[in-house]
Amino acid sequence: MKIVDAKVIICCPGRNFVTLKITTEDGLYGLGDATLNGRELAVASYLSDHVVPLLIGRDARRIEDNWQYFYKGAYWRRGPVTMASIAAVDAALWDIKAKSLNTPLYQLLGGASRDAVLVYGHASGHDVEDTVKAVAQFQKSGYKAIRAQSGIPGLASTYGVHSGSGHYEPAEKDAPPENVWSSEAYMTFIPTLFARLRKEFGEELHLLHDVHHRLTPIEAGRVGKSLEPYHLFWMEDPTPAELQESFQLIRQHTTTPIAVGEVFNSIFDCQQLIQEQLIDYIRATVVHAGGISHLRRIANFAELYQVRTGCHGATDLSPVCMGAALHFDLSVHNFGIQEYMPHTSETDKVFPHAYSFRDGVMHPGDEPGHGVDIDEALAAKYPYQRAYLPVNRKSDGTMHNW
Ligand code: EZ4
Ligand code: CO
Repeated sequence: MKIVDAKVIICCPGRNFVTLKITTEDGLYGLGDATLNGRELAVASYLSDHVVPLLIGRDARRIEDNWQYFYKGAYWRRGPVTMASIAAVDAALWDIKAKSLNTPLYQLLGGASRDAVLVYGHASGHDVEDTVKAVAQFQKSGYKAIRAQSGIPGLASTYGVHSGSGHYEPAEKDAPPENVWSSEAYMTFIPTLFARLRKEFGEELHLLHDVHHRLTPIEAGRVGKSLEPYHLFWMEDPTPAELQESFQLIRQHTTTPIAVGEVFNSIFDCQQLIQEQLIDYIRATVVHAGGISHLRRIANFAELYQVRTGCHGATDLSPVCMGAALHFDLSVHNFGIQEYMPHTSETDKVFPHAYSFRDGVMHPGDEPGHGVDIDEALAAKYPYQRAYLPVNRKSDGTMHNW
């Protein structure tokens, strides 16, 4: 089954997406997401300048061999740009394989391990009471698991809080916004938010929280400990994870479960974290961690250590990634939870899809392949617009982690 065409489609129906479309000699096509928020054109160039010329003529059925060809063949291994490109090829080839066998992708991945996929939504507010209202709204819409982020007294803006009325969307056009951060203000405030949420919503609702890489390990230990009475489902990215051993220090101080890995792109980024049981959930996902083939390796490795999956699913991961992730989630044994931020209606129209949400869970649908398509004519009406993620500084001007 020879590949006869491959093209990169860049569009901006509210935010930027990069999509790889691979077509075979018998007219089948598959789609892969290649979006890297704020650095989209780097991946688009990697694909169209370097990968697409090599794809033509290759056998679409040889998914593993193609993966190894682009991984080993690049010589320069790993990194977000390379791995997002390989991920797009891999997801598109799984899509084609499943379509050629007329089956939904999850059937090729071992079949369903559960009836549906538990997802969590993003509630945020400008202060505690505003956040309580947002969480109530999500609960009313059926969510059984809700991430709560709030504005922090004394800080003008922070990660995870929506501006205006809509959903939270961090990337901004033209230039990176600048936030000002205080770990002290955050650490004082955050237990009061979760005390209030537990008081309001009782014990059953799953509550999650994203620290977004901002604390030192010992600060993270303190925050985790202070949140123990409110038994979070997880505390996400408490500290940057380049130094995997730093999580030993957090573990010495708290039993709050830890989720890490949305920025990881290979199994080597989380090898120690998993092997030493320093985390409870691995957040790597299809687009940024080398596609379905590599994500399965990470999940299978994690299963040995009772670490469960918790795929990143913010809106900068396109519906194509969401569709592929839901097939992975439905099938993989050590699934934990899936993040879900609904896309805008413009995005949903550009990417018609079979997946659906109901009563706090999602299902990938039973269309052949991963079940997500692209309307290329509509996509062409939304040209790329340069956008950046924010940067973060301490109040004295020192650059900090965003
Ligand atoms: O900041 O996807 O858990 N979700 C997150 C996201 C990330 C964005 C970065 O592109 O941390 O909101
Ligand atoms: Co996160």
